[in-house]
Parts: sequence; structure tokens; C-alpha cells
Amino acid sequence: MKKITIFFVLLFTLIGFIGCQSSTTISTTTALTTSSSTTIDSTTISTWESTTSITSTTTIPTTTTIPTTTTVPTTSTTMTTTLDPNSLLANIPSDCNLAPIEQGWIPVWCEEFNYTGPVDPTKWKHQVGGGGFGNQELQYYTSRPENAIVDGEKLIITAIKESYGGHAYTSSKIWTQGLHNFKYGKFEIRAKVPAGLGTWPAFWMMPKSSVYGGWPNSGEIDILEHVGNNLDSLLGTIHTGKYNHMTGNQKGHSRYVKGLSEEFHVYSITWNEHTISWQINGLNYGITTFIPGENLDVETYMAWPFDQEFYLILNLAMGGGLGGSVDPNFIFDRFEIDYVRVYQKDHVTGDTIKPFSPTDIEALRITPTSAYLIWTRAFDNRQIKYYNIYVNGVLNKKVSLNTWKMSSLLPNTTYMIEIESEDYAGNRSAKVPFSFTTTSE
Ligand SMILES: [Ca+2]
Ligand SMILES: [Ca+2]
Repeated sequence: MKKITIFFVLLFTLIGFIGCQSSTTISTTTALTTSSSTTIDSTTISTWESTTSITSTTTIPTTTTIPTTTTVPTTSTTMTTTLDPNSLLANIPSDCNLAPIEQGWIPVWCEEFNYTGPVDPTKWKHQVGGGGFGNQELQYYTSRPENAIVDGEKLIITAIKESYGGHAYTSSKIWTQGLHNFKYGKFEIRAKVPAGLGTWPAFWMMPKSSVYGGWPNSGEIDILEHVGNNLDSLLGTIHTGKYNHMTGNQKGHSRYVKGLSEEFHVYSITWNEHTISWQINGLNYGITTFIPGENLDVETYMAWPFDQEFYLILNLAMGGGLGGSVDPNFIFDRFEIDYVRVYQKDHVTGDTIKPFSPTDIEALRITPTSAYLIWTRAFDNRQIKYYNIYVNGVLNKKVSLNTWKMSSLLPNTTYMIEIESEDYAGNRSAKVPFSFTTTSE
């Protein structure tokens, strides 16, 4: 009985073992099949994801219905809904029909890259050439489709390792110089930055006319910079005569976002008369404000030249001062841009409320011939455009910042000053009187 049991136990174990073996073989095959189909799936998923993200962008414009929210008629029932034909709202370019209107930001210039081929020549020009650009950069910028091409949804700037024009890499740099310039607003890009060691993509702005002199005196605004050698650390920076990277005191902000280079993100700045702030996906991560009291050692423009028009630049550099060493195995890498949008606020239309007056006026660093006037910025329901400065009853100067350096004064002389705030609709505050006396020689 025992022996038979043992026999059957052995027999069943053997059958079970064979069964197991065969079923293992089958499951291995299944596993292989499944894994290969999983690969296809993941491709499908990633395609799906990228399509979805694009679709979700496309969904945003539905928000465009917001302007139709006819905020205007709320004022009174007798008023007609007609927009001021000069308002930004009445003049939104058709290129901007995908850009939402949020928090009063009205799209004024949009590049959605929803065409194919080279970049739209009415919006962009290529900068062709190499030479390092003052940063020992390694790339030669071409206008070839290999380096910049629009694929119907986005612009793809590709840096390639290849010998060209005496350089070891090619890439592309495009700008709106000579075509489109902007002063103040919200400047936004949706992009995916490369991760390759030595890559250095940027979305930035340079002055249309360098009225305060060559770089850095007329300023530079870096909206987005990223380097593969400092992966996933986003950089936003301004350079001015007083604050720049040559002297190591540029005004910069950085934000580490894990996986930054793996996905598209929205990078932006908002720039007004006295402040520039940086955002990623709508969240602020840095702000720089002009503070007059900290800049009495220089002419105001040396600290804040950002009261002029600037143009937009997109490029992918290789190596150089910030990009660092290039991966020896580098073949190519891509900077992909879904869109670039510029928004401004319509401070002109419908503002009938006058601004508050400036306060705390002071005269500092008084000499026989000069003095710095500084004051606390005034508040307006929209935005203050100017502070008008009257000297001995005569309008002498309009400034957008809360400071003015008076010069060519007479020694030992008392100056009667009045300052008023003025908004973009021309409404003015009461004048605030102030006086000071220059020192004797
Ligand atoms: Ca697009
Ligand atoms: Ca106002």
C-alpha cells in the first residue's frame, strides 16, 4: 500500500513536473510575446501621450470663449457691447486663436508652429554663422532644415555633431530682430529641452536698439535656459551694465524640476515697468524688481535698461561657458518648441480711475550739481506709465521708474519739485510737492 502510494506520488510528481515544465515553456513564450507587444504598446502610449498633450493644448483655446464673456456690458445695461476698435481685445491676431485670455493677458503675437517646413519668414530670421558668440560656443548656426524644421505641430531645432564651417557641431538660432519687438508683457514658450551633456537651449530677448550701449549695458532677458550638464535645473536671468555674468552678479533665478527635460513645459516671464518675474507652468519661481535705493551709484539704465523694445531669440548652443563639456558620444539632440506667445495688458481702454500719488519723496546724494530723487511707487487700478516730474512749475521729465537723477544743477540752490503719477489712459494723480537745496561748492 505504502509502496503503491509512493509510486503514485512519484508518478504524479513526475507528470506534474513535466506538466510544470511544459507550462513554464508556454508561459515563457507568452511572456516573450507579451513583452514584445508591450513594447508596441508603450510606443503607442507615448504617441498617445504626446498627441494627448497636444490635444490638451488645443483644448485650452476653448477658454478663448472667455473674452466673449462680454465683461464690458456689465458696466451698464444701456452700453453697447462694442469693443473699442483700438483695444488689444479688438485686435487679436488670427494667429492667436489658440491662445487663451487669462487674467487680462491678451495675446498680441503668436507662433504656434502649425505649418510644415522652414520657419515662417514673416516671423523669424535665421542667424547664420559661428565663432563662439563671446561664450566659446562650439556650434555653427545654419538655416538648413537639418537644424531647424517645423513639423506641423512644433519647431524642432537639432544640434548635430558634424564638421561644418570650421566647427564641430551645427545647430540653429532664429530671432524676430527687425521683424517684431516688444516692450512689457507676458512672454511664453511651451517647449521640451534636450538633456544631452553640452546642450544649451535658450529662449531669450535682446534690445531692438541698444540705446544704452553695447552688451550688457542695454540689457538681456533670459526667459529659459537649461544645460545638460546641470540637468533639470531651469534658469531665468537678466543681465545689465551693473549686474551681469562677466562680473558674476547677474540677477538670476533657478528652479530644479525633476524630469524637466523629459516633457514639454510652459516657461514664461512677465515684464512690467519695474519688475520681471519668471514662471514654469504658471508658477512663479523668481522675481527681480528695480530698487532705486540700491542703485544710486550708477545711472539708472545701468541697473534697469528694460524700458525699451526687445526682440525674441530661440537657439540651441553647444558647449561654451554655460553649456560645459560635450558628451564624447554626442550624435544629435533636439530642442522642441510647441509655441511662442506674447501677451500684453490693455491698460489704455476703459481706465477712467486716476492713480494714487507717489509718496515718500526724497533727494539723496545731493551735490552742488546733482541729486537723486527717489519715491515710493504709486498704485493704480491698471498700471502707471509715467511719473511726471515738474521742476519750479515746469514739466521737466517723464520716467517709468520711481527715481530720477537730476544733473546740471546750480550749487546752493533750492529746487521746487512736484511729482504726479500718470496711467496708460492719461489719468493723472494730484501732484506731490517736495523741495531740496543743492550743497555749496
Ligand atoms: Ca504648436
Ligand atoms: Ca487708472
